[in-house]
Amino acid sequence: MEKTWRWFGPNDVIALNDLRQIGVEGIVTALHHIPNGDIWPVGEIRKRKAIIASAGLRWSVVESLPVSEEIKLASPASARHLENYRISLKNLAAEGIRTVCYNFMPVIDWIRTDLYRENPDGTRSLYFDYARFAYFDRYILQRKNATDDYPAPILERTETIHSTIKEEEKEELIHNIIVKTQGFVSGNISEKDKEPVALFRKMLSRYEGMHQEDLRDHFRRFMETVAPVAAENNVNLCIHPDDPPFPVLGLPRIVTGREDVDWLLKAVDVFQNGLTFCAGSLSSGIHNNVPELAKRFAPRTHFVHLRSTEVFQNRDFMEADHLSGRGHLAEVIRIFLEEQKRRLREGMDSWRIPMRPDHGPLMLSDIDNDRYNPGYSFYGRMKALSELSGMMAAVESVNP
Ligand code: DNO
Repeated sequence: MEKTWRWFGPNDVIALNDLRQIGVEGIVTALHHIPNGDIWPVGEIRKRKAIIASAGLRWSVVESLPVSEEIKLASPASARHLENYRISLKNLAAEGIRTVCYNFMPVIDWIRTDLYRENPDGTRSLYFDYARFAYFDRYILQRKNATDDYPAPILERTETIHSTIKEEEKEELIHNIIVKTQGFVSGNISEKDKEPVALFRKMLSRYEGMHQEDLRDHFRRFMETVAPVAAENNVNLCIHPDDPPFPVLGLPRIVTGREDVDWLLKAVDVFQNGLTFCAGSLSSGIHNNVPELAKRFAPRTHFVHLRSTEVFQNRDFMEADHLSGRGHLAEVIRIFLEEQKRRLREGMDSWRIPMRPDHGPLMLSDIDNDRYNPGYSFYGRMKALSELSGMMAAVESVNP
């Protein structure tokens, strides 16, 4: 598999030259400065590609070419955004960039309540605390009917939290869920927004009354429009699973597990309509058996995120070590190495599947600085990349 690394562009504190030293071959990045829904012009793509090439690396994957809320809502403005998406795909293909990751989650790109939960060994990890999330939903957002969405023991815990939580902890929760995790990836919310809760409520309200079938219809419309351009230009689109892969905030979900992926791959049944196999996101749904899903969807997987989680009985989950947890990454790697062999045997051009270490613990001297996007510090990901490289080498030596 091709070893890639998510790099956030020229403002990223991690230098491309350092990445070469730790075994990275390809870069995963996006033109984060272009607003969602706008065209990615060839000139901008070329500029970014040149920066990456000057460090001896290649731009392997786009993560993400954002699908705007207008498209997910199929609003009147979506026609222009769909056309722009088609043009951006053509522009990327013209520059030889042919793997494009995106997600189709309404409003929120991913959710964690805690960004620095301390582990027994002194490292820090991302954490999803179900009761704290329910508290946020019920008491901070004050979402209508929120109480209907949680089991009684969780609701009880939200009451305890409510009577003991301090103002600064509330602020931190808002910052973590709405601002910090979203700001650098989704383009919907930025660190500069003064009233994130009000803005967030407004964004959620646009989806009121929207059900899974509606979101599926909108996805089908999106894919039917962009897949022909992808096919003509040899661009592999790969949808990222919902994170977490279960219902949140009354929003409809699109990729939570096997049934959803079966549906969406069939909705427009072409190779270019594929999957980003995010072992981490999928593993945080207790209903998902990650290796089983990897086997089933390998033929339509264009990009792999290697990360693992541990899920607790109360539905909290934490990001696990890359060597442990529900991601079963050694097994997942074995499955994708087999898939590569199959593609080679069949003479496919795109036989080499890019993978990246996804997230990593905050550790060593990285703990003392907050320059990193949550989950994307240096040492933790470097350690993960080394562990994953070791697993790949071991699997290959047993089964060349
Ligand atoms: C967070 C990531 C997501 C993911 C996007 C893909 O770390 O898993 O931001 O990249 O959802 O569109």
